[in-house]
Amino acid sequence: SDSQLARHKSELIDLCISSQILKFGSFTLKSGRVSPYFFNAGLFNTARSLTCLADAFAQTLIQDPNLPEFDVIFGPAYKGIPLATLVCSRLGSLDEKFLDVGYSFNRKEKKDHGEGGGIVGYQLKGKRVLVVDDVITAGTAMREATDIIKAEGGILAGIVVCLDRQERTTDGENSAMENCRSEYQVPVTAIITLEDLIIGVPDESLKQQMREYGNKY
Ligand code: OMP
Repeated sequence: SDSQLARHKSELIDLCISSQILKFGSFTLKSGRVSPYFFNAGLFNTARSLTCLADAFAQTLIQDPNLPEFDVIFGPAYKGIPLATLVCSRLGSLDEKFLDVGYSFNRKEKKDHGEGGGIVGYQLKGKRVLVVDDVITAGTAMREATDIIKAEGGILAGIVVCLDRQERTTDGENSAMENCRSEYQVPVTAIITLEDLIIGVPDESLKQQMREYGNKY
């Protein structure tokens, strides 16, 4: 139900704050922007936090009416690797219609011996591929992921990220999420946004820094 999704979302936000997955300070992002907050998905590193993350992704996928059908869940290396595995497994355990969904990830370095190839797990050729990832800021990581899918002959079906930082790209008014939607013409969803995080942060001055950063970018 909607309220179940809302509960998974708010539990995820609470966890990000209590486990310091959401950190405060001064962080230079991949885009070069300096942010007063950083979301470190590498800190979903316990059974408790993974369970919460898995439920939030799975409920989003099950309940979002706009999300497409897909054959494979692809997680870009490195942080996407446990994510794709986790989400695939959780979906299969929640609903048997997902039991044949595959998961895969790319290698950061090409392997030229053994089974070879750049993809580990389910092969993407001719398959409808859902990308899962931790954070979207400028969309650079997402472009790399979609390029890999294209090169492997996969069909991009949709994108779900844990956090949308809701930042505009340098060359326009649209957010990176909106750019992905219009460029790839697929459903693009985030479980939580900067706005959601701001609501969950208890400290008024940190809230204010996040709002100011959000207004600036
Ligand atoms: P873009 O490629 O600019 O969309 O940035 C997304 C990537 O930046 C993520 O996949 C992370 O590797 C990293 N990142 C975070 O992990 N957390 C943040 O809060 C911000 C970033 C970032 O550098 O923008």
